[in-house]
Amino acid sequence: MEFKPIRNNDVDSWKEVNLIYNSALKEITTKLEILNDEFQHIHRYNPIEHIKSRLKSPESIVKKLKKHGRESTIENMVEYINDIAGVRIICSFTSDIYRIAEMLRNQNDIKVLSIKDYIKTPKPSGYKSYHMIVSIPIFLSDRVADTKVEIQIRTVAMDFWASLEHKINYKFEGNAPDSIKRELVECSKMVSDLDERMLSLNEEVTKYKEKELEAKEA
Ligand code: 0O2
Repeated sequence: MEFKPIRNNDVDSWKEVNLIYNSALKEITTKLEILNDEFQHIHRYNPIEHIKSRLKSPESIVKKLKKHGRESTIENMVEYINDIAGVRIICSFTSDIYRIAEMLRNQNDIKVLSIKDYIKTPKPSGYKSYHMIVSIPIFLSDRVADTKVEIQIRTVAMDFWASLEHKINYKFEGNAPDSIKRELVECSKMVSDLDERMLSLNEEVTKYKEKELEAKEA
């Protein structure tokens, strides 16, 4: 059942929302750590560089509801804001991104609600990342609350670009000069190029290692 706050005043409802979304962050983070450990055990390699998680601030939630023309109520935030709980997964290579997304999709208790692939189709700003909105059950003493989490998966290089672009946008309050916007798009192309070259390099190194192993076993 989709999570709905059941406490009878705003303060208690807000605390309940925090508890549920925090639990969802813990569930997803633990799942990812287990998948990463298992991957390391089987393939001697970690697809995940690091994981960041956060709860959206009340100010950002109110701002987003306003943007969508919705009243600031707890019911509306639970229904219309998909990224109250957000997890960001940073990987070395683009291939890792799709591998992790697939591993998450294969988990029986995770329901994928939507996917936005800004790697195949980057935003006009140059933003590249793979986004999934998933729902995960949180087991409480008296009910199960299906809770939404936004998962962003990207490479170290894409993350570097996104964090600088975010800072620039913040500084110019979303109205950066055209020359800076153009430069960001150019940098985003360089990020794609770098990611492709690093992936090829890694594939080449892997082939060398496999040949070395075959030679040792022969
Ligand atoms: P914050 O402060 O990071 O939380 P939706 O969430 O579905 O209502 P939208 O914009 O359709 O809204 O979702 P989308 O495109 O999946 O983007 C969600 C999040 O991706 C944003 O959250 C940002 O974190 C990130 N993002 C999207 N576009 C850009 C971009 O051009 N540059 C950077 N740096 N990040 C981006 P919020 O809520 O906007 O912000």
